[in-house]
Amino acid sequence: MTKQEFRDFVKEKMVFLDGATGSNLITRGMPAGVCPEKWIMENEDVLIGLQKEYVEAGTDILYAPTFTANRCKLREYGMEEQIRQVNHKLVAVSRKAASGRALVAGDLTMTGEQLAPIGSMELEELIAVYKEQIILLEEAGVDLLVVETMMSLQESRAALIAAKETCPDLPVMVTMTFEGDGRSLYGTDAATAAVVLESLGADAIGANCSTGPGQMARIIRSMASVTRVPVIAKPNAGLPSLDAEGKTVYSMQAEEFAGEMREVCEAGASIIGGCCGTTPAHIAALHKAFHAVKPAGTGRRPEGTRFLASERRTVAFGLKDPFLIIGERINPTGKKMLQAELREGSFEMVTRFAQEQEEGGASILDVNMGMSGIDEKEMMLKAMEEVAGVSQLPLSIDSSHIDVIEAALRRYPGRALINSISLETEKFEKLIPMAKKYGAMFILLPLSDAGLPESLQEKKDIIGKILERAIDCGLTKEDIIVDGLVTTVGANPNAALETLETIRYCREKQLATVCGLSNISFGLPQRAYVNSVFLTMAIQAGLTMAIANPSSELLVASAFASDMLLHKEGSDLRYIEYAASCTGVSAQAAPAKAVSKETKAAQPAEASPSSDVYNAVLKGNRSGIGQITRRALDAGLPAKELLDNCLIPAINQVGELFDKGKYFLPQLISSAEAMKLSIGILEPLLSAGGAREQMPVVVIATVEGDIHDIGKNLVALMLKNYGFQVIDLGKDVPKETIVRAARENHASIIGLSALMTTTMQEMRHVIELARAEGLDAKIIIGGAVITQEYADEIHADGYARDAADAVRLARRLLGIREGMGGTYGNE
Ligand code: B1M
Repeated sequence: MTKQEFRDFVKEKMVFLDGATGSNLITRGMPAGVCPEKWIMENEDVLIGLQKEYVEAGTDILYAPTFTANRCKLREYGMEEQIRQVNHKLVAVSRKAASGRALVAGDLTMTGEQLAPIGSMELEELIAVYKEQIILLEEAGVDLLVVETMMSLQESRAALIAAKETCPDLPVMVTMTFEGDGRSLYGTDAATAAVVLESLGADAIGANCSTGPGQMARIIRSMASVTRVPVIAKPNAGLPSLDAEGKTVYSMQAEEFAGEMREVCEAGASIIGGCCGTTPAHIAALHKAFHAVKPAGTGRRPEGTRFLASERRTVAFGLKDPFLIIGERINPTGKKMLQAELREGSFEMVTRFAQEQEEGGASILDVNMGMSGIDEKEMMLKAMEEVAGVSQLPLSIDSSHIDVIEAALRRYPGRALINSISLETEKFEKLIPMAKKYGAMFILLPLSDAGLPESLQEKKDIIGKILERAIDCGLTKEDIIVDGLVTTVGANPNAALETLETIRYCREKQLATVCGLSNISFGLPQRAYVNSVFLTMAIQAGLTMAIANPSSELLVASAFASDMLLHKEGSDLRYIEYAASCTGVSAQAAPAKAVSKETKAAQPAEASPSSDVYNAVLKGNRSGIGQITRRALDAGLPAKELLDNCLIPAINQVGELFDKGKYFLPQLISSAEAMKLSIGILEPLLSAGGAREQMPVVVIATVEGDIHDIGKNLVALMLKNYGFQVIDLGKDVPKETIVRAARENHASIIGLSALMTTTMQEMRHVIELARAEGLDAKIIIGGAVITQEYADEIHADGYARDAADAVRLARRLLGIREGMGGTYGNE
């Protein structure tokens, strides 16, 4: 099936998918814990029976059971070398079940390996894993691909890129799963997922698993509101509960399921099926209820609205919407300090500029790493990652090198803006197809190999040529923002008038526009006044956005006030909120103002050496925290005070923001890494007291399943300071390893740490094993979720609330008297 055939197919009628596979196979005899692919290959009749029932029930597209038949997952069962045979066979089995009455989709999902920096897999490795499976599925003759149960937008992108680079005309449907708060595990909201996946070429997008139909309607509505491709809903049979044996069950019956799906279809879904807990009866009920309904066919994206997105936030704008600012400051041109920092590999100013610009009112951040003495491509990728750790604004990728732009677009987990594409031959030829391939928008710079256009007509001709080529490549007018090309009024008295005329011309052609403002006033006194008046005139002419420095209060206030005077929706409140935070200083470099409620929640404390340390953890400033910690120590702050009063409160605040859904995993990681770097510097000072006497052995570990080790490391450090011989087994340590190490090293104490309600249960198992093996070591436990009551419940010998308490507890349990052991540095 081609992409066009798929579009025609889904336009005609409601399309029915299948229901759950795994849970139904278990009911029909598949034992838990086996490799599903292998079991199906050995018991193909069971799958054929189930899928035939789905076809009878009305399924139009069967998912071949290749869900986890990727190299990484098969490796877990030692079957990776049989990947070809597995994929070919499983597709053939589904084909047999379909008997020409249903299409067969090759099914792909997450590999179980996490992408760097959270895990160790690189994006290109993941793309290669997906390419391998997609090639095999295509060889096996699937009609289309479905990428499903995706928790990560970046991994979904990897699968789409892999499909594009192997089978460009095979239709691909993508569905992600969302948590109760409407975001994926990695913090992506449904609308952002839809924007990014559609722009990257998904033929249908939606949600599967996640929730029951009732809760999924909100997700579907939000996806449908931003997309033009069909929307898929494949919810569970209600919310899960535990049965008497502790097994997860979904109890929503077929009729009730179909009844609740009405709201999902009204919300915009036209490709529907079921996930966990659903059966052929659920699909039959769906078919009965909806087969005669006229399908929405596509999403309901409003005409004229454009979208840019980071991994976690979408910025939507149309030609009549409030004016936007692209923050221009992350650019080393003319900034000596930033250049020096970048040469040293530091991104402290980059992340500070990102935060300040967001707080100052920017909606998009331009990132340019063009300078001598650095590897621009590598620094661009790093800068993107660092900026994403502190701001969720979408990025404009700014480089004059095509390879830098390509590397950035491939890696960027959102929908980026390319700055810029002109009629210069190489850029024109290579960058427009690249924008299409990676789903980016671009700034059209009306320049050619001959340089600046000499007349307005020449400018219009260049705009026309680039536009035509973009449309030929499959882009639309809405993917383009035309640069008004501002020149200097001092040199050309008509400069402003020509730009204003270009803006009006584009407006008539329904094209969005952007300007870099400051050129206009070059060589004039009090440039800020000229810039802001010009901006006001340009907004009146229809300018959509400007690349500017949002720390200029005069400029931002002028823009927001212009919008209000032009009566653009929401602009009055925006102006009032901004004005309330203004200092009234009209200079170019007036301080940035915080306008976003979301960023206010994470506002750092006032500047001082100790608050700088606190803020560096809060903001996940990995590149700057070393210097900041040393500065605080030089200012005379004791290491212990920095640990107790800055680092620990900051990471706790990070935890709270994460809990409230204001911070996401990458921010949690940046903050944790920043904290570890700081502790690394403090450690020798915390140990300064040294030990006076050899003390008993302590074996310490974070329990299996838990990778939080910052607190455990502090406990280990403190015990060492008091002379204990500490054997630190690390994090995520199986009970057998802990008990073996304790026995072999004649430990007097076993110390266990756990930070999650799920993993604290593992402490009980360690204690049971240690007791079963007759160990007489005292077992002490701790970690943010642990209480004395829990320690009593699982028969631990003691609980300590922090590192100092752990030392007191260990000494008390072993009957060590006062005066023995070491001291805590700086105490
Ligand atoms: Co995660 N995390 N995290 N995390 N993380 C928590 C624990 C969480 C409470 C955040 C939240 O939602 N508010 C939450 C758990 C919810 C729950 O179960 N109740 C959580 C979650 C959900 C997760 C993930 C599942 C997120 C995801 O992937 N969606 C994931 C889990 C991965 C896994 O473990 N399988 C995850 C990942 C991470 C990072 C990797 C990003 C990072 C850890 C980096 C690392 O440790 N190397 C991280 C961080 C940093 C946190 C928070 C923000 C901070 C933990 C910390 O380092 N605190 C945390 C929220 C919070 O606790 N405020 C959170 C500072 C440290 C000094 O304190 O560890 O408590 P603490 O240690 C203290 C005492 O408790 C005591 O002494 C220490 C010093 O005073 N103590 C002992 C500790 N162990 C002891 C042992 C003892 C005695 C005392 O005797 C032996």
